[in-house]
Amino acid sequence: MKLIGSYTSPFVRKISVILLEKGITFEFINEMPYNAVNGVAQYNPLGKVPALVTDDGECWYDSPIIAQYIEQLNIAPALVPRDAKAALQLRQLEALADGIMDAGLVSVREQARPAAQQSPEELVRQREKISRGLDALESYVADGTLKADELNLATIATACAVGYLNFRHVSPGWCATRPHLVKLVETLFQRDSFARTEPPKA
Ligand SMILES: N[C@@H](CCC(=O)N[C@@H](CS)C(=O)NCC(=O)O)C(=O)O
Repeated sequence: MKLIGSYTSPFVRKISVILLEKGITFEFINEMPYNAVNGVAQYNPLGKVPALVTDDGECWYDSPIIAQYIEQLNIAPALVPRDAKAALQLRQLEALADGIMDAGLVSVREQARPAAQQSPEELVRQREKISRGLDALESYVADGTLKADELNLATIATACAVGYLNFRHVSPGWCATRPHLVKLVETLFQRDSFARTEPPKA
């Protein structure tokens, strides 16, 4: 398999962690989607990473779809419950964590624009999404919906989202009021799969 991605993308990290946890070997094709010239569109018409190319030449994109494809290979450990409703609830938590990644990414892109072109309102809007999203995740860990010692698609996506916020210094004080979430992500960060996919220090 080939994983097309960049080392700084939290969505790519999510897929790398899943592949590593399941012991699936893959070749990493480094593509920078924000570079003026890049090869991402040959794998995903939307020009976004990650994309996954199977040994049969099938191409999958959008990280929840790629995660679902990998899950359907039935390679342990299972990262989604068998029960359909429980699986949907877990996928919603994955979507919540992915949404935090999206808002973090938009914030970083906005701040990369020349100061005069940046929109403070847009930055506030994105920060509010992140803050509400983190509060929701904190409450799901507090009430046991998400468990620090459980490896699944939602806990992996949550740790990738928080890892991205830390990496880009978005919402730097997030941990002060969210002790349950801190415990969950610190537990996941100790895993080999997370250590091996840490974004480069730049
Ligand atoms: N929903 C997509 C989001 C992927 C995404 O936004 N990737 C970013 C890198 S972190 C990207 O490739 N952006 C390039 C662009 O928007 O043109 C997924 O889950 O895979």
